[in-house]
Amino acid sequence: MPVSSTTLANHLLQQQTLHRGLTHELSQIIGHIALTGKVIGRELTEAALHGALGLTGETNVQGEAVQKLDERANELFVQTFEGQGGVVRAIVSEEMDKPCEVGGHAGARPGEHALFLDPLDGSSNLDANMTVGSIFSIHRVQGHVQPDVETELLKRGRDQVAAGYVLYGPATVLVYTCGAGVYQFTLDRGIGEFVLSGSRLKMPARGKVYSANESNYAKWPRGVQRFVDYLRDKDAATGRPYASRYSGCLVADVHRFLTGGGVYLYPGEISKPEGKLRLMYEAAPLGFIIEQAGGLASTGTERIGDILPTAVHQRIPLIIGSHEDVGKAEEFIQDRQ
Ligand code: AHM
Ligand code: MG
Repeated sequence: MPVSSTTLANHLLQQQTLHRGLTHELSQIIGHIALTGKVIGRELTEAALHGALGLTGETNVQGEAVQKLDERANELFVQTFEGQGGVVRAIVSEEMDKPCEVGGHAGARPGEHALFLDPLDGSSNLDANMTVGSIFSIHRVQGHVQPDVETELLKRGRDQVAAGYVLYGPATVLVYTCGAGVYQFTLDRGIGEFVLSGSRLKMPARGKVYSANESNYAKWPRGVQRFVDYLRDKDAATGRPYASRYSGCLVADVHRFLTGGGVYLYPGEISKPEGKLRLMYEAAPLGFIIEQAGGLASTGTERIGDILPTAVHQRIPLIIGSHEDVGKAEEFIQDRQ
């Protein structure tokens, strides 16, 4: 027996009557993201059969090698929203240097939202058939579009109207929040629908697992090193040492902690204090989800949601997960020993 028979479409209709923030337009956008996620999930399962794995030979605006499927996932999102006649006004994506303005149908009211995307997070996992995901963040944009669209799109994480991700693992899972709890859906391939598999998710205040690329240990500031040393120390009273799990896919690691508690960190390095991850389409949306589930997202000194971006592709150090674990990391990082 399925645990639920509520599809994403039905859930969004129900929620629109309960939560004013979930407008019809926002529901439509989430629906189109879900549809694109289904298509990406399907293409991922067969990519190796069609020669669609591997690198394009290009580097993106971040200076990182682009996988063919990075490009394909981006194309699928852009095509979906261009085909929907301007339900979003602009798309910012890890795979596009500049924001893409989405034109509306002739005479149609311009969309009131901007969509921020990491179309395929963790794509270096693809060749090894490991988990990847798509991350999205949605902001309301009002007034006229300025010629310099980018400035208009620099919004704080706390002002997001919705955020979420699609995770392509053993199951394809969609998680979203629009500020009224975190909901999870699992793709039922038989009927082609996302079906509700978790409501108002809450994470434990403390976990037993941490996630970091420890090969960078020597490059980290002392406070980060001391925090990770603390997690590895033996202390039965506080459940240490924590176990270590690092998948190479941020959204997969954060999903683990959303369900079981724990802490993910990708800190800045002494010679690269801004870190690796992107604020507007990685840290901020996952921060919104995790805070809604009772956790925290921080740079170590500042709440992620409070940061006013200076560029759409800005990088930021990220520590995200259970409330007490992130709080402990902040203690170590802010203690100038
Ligand atoms: P991507 O969006 O280009 O895939 O980069 C983000 C990824 C995260 O998913 C992951 O946690 C991290 O980068 C892995 O980086 P590293 O290989 O330095 O550990
Ligand atoms: Mg990413």
